[in-house]
Amino acid sequence: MQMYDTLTYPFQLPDLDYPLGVLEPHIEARTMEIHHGKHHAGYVAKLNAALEHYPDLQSKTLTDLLRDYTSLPEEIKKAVINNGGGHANHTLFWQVMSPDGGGDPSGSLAEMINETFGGFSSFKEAFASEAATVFGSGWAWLSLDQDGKDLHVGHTPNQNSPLLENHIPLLGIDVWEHAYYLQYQNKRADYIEAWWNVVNWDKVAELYNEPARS
Ligand code: MN3
Repeated sequence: MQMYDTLTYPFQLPDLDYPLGVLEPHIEARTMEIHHGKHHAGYVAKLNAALEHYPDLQSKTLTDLLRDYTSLPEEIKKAVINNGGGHANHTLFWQVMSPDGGGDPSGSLAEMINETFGGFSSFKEAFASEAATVFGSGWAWLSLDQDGKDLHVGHTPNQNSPLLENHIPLLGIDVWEHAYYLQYQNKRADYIEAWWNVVNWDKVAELYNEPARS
C-alpha cells in the first residue's frame, strides 16, 4: 500500500506536515509557499478537470490511473500523465523532506543502498548526477523496480511519475526551476547539495519497507 493507493477523484491538495519556513535555510518559505500553494494546487485542479466528465475513471486510484495510463482515453491521456504525475510527485516530495532530515539512511534500506551502489556516497553521487543532468524540467528518483526488490536511480522528464514504468518511487527531487529559482537562480547544483540536508530518510525507509508491493 503506497501513499497514492488511497487517492481518488476529486483529488485534494494535501496539507504540509510542517510550517512553510522550517526547511530554511535550505529551502525558503517563499519557494515552499508558491511551490505547494500554486504549482501543486494547479496540478490537482487540472487533474480533476481532466476527469470531470469520465465517471468510470473517478473511482480509480492515482496509482492505477498512472500505471494503466495506456488504457486512458486518448483525449485526456496527456493531461493525466502531466497532472496526475504532478500530483503524485509533489505528494511524495513534501513527505520525503523534513526539518529533522539529512544524515544517512539506516536499517535495511541502508544495507540495500550499500549493496546496490557500493556505499551511500556513491549513491548520492549517482542520484545528484541524474538530478544535475535532467535537461529542462523533470525529476531524479530513487525507486524500486517492477519486482519490488531492486533499487534504481534514474530520472523522468516533465512530471512523468516512475509509476508510469511500474516503478515505486521512494525518493524524488524536483528539479523544475520553480523548485529552486527564487533562491538559487540558475545554480541547480547548489540546490541539490543543500537539499540533502532536508531528506527525510525515516520516510524513505518506511516506503521501502512497505509490505504490499503489487
Ligand atoms: Mn514542482
